[in-house]
Amino acid sequence: MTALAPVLKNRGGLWIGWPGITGEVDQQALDDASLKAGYRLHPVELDEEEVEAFYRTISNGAIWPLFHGLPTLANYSQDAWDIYERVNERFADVIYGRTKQTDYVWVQDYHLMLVGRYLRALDPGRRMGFFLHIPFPPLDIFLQIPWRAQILNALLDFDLIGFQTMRDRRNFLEAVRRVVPDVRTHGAGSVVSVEHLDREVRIGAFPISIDYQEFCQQAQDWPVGEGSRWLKHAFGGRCIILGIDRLDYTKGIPQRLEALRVALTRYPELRGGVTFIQIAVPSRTDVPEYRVLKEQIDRLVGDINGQFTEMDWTPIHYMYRSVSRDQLLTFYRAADIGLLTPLADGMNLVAKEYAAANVDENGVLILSDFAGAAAQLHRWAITVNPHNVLEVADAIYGAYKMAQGEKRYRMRRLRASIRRNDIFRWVDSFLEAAVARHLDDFPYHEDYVPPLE
Ligand code: GDG
Repeated sequence: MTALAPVLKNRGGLWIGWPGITGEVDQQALDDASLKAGYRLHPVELDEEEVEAFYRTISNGAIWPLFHGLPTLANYSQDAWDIYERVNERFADVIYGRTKQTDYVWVQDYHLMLVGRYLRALDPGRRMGFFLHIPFPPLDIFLQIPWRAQILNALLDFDLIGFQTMRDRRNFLEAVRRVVPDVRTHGAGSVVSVEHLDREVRIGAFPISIDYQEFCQQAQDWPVGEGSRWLKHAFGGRCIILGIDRLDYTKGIPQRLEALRVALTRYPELRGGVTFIQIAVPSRTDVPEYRVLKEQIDRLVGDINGQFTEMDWTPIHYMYRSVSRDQLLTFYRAADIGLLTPLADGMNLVAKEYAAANVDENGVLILSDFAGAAAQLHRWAITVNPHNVLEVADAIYGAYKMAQGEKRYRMRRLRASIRRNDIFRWVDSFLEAAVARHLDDFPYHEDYVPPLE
């Protein structure tokens, strides 16, 4: 979970997680990683059967598509669910064994929605919170999951449940009222409470963010500045449109490519005038849906390039790989238009990173209505319905034609909003709601060395 790294660094926390490999963990590698990260890492080991059931089948094969509003892609297996429960219980056991009763436990994301239930059973007085990084779906969609009551009841075992947006929180509260008997909700504003089994559970919207200063500063570093000038030159000074996403069916990449096709068809001025750079980072490559999606994107890119390429111009520059941090910043800084059109997205940090790295303040952000980030940025981004390719095509043309003054005005406001609401503010607001503490209560020490195992 790279989003959290800047907050945990050099402050004395403990990160418990699955290292992403099966088999025995190399302790030396883990110690090295702890030293580099600036916080202690402790592994929870999983075998191949558990990875298949807990990670691939339930987390990424059922919860991920359903919570992103794509129920037809969700597959359910009771056997796999039993293992999802078992793995969540193992996490609770490890947390219990590795922490003190006074330690605050903050569980991250949809893989671990049941940890509260098991940890509460081991230690009824433990203070613990949960944050969901992906959307919480509307009622009729959520109700389809066979384990809806287990999920909601287990989440209510936390003291604080955080969502990315008010829309997610509203969806969650609707599901609770419908599925869990005898709950009462109180309050209004960003954090409300639910009374459940004589306990008070607080539920809030805490939009996650980025380390704004770091993106802003690194984008001004010499190699990034030089790289971005070089990139502009390499693309003949054309307007660069940028999309960066994991290759995932939630990110709306085929719809975005279709919108580009429509834009090039409707607005001939764009032919030879724009270059669309799409970076698709390989993800979950062992899942059939992701392989099908890759083939679909490969085909579309070839098709559109075949249709429009001229001797001296190719519309789409497609990269199927991840890029280094410096390259990422170079693309952000060089891009005239950030085009991020997910069909559903908890937040979409790329949108915030693009704006933070746009230090020349001359870029335009086109953002899907269905990205959590739109709730915060809709006034200064051009927001679109990613399913409406005509609307996205018009937005591309509108951004291409936008006057310098308007671009600067919008980008300044976008950046000011992200600067004020950065990742440190996100942690601060969660900690404030959770335990009335602040990030400053856990000060950063330049020379901090995490205790090793
Ligand atoms: C989940 C939720 C929510 C991407 N490509 C490269 C690269 N990245 C980095 C970006 C950004 C991160 O990965 C992607 O974050 P997103 O927010 O866009 O998307 P998810 O991975 O789906 O994340 C999402 C997030 O959790 C946090 O709560 O916003 O909604 O789905 O930081 O910079 N980094 C490098 N090379 C790449 O090629 N170095």
